[in-house]
Amino acid sequence: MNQNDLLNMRYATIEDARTAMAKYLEERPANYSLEAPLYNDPMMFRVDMEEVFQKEWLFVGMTSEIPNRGDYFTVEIGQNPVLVVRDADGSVNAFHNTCRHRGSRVCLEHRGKVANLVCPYHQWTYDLKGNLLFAGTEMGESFDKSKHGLKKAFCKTAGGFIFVCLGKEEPQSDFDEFLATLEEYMAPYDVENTKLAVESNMYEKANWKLVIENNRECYHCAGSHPELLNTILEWDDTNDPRAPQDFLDHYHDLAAQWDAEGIPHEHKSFGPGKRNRIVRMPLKKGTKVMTIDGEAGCKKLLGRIQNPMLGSMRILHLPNSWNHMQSDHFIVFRVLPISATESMVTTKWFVHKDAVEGEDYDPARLRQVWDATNDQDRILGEENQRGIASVAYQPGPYSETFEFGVMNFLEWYSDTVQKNLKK
Ligand code: 3BY
Ligand code: FES
Ligand code: FE
Repeated sequence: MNQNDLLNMRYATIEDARTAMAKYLEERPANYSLEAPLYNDPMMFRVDMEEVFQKEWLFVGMTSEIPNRGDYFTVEIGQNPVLVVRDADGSVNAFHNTCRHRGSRVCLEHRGKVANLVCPYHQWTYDLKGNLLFAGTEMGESFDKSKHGLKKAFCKTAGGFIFVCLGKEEPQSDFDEFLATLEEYMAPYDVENTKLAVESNMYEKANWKLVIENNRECYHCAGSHPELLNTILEWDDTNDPRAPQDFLDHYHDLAAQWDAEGIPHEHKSFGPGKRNRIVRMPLKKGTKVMTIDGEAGCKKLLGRIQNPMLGSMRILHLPNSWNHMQSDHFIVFRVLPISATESMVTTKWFVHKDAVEGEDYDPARLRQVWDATNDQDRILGEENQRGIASVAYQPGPYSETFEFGVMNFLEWYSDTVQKNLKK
């Protein structure tokens, strides 16, 4: 435990933290930031891990990161190592990355390719569906291999997005309805024919909720994001009451083109607190994608796309992802909690799989704007976290016109935790 965690520790037991969490969430005013313990107490963080990250659907990556049989990537969800692998049928499976012998991690690399899953410790060998194939003669004749397969996590894919759930049961929700829409809205991008161009992993000394809160509003954009504001519009969606007439005219021109091309753009949202959202937003007039100058990031457009002016299709998945789908590249974002006061933000840029680095795209140019934006957001999140540690911190009011996205996030969080605490 680091010094901050010690100083922020208020509860002796997890039960005390659960009771306090339920009370805080029940009594919280919807339009105020949360009480400090929910942002920095290590025991409260444990409640978040148990009730949110170990029970709910999480975004982990894209199917095109593991295009072929045996391709895998690993991800750490709190203290839970997880392995996502493509099997011989082309299905994507998620397993707890912990050997059924004595528990070693089985796959050690961030990503890789294997014929079978072989534990490095004593070479127990599993097939790509997690069945234990081989444990050596050392285990004796009575040893039952069929009882020692890798433990599965729930895994669903739609439109190229991979979601996993570590819970004992699948959460009951309208998640499938979102997945069906995601599949339809992502069809033009043909994710299976894309490839990862570049990725970044950023460590931010802020609670995961502060990272998401920051992303859910653009109140801070004018003060912090000059590069992003070359192309992005600060409105949340095309119905945003703040949007002026010239934006609406621009949107209607584009929407007519999108309709003619069969590009879906009607807003969709699902679940409490708009847990999942799909919104196609135009970018600033005259710009194509979120590069520094608004010009193309890649010469090859994605999938069946012909019009470079598709704006950005923003896809939200609470608790841990936001995304920007554009005509020539798309950007996915994943947040993973590390401790009460630290998170990891992974950003990945994808292009058409036939695009050639150096000819069709330059990774440095692709990542420039969001590298700058992520770093600016990191500093905002870290300063937010530090201020919340003050004995003088008290929950402050959100702007209903600029921070309704934050309020929606906390509504989903609060509903979900309260519901799961009762189970
Ligand atoms: O672009 C994003 O992902 C979010 C939404 C609007 C502002 N913010 C930077
Ligand atoms: Fe995996 Fe022994 S711990 S083979
Ligand atoms: Fe920001």
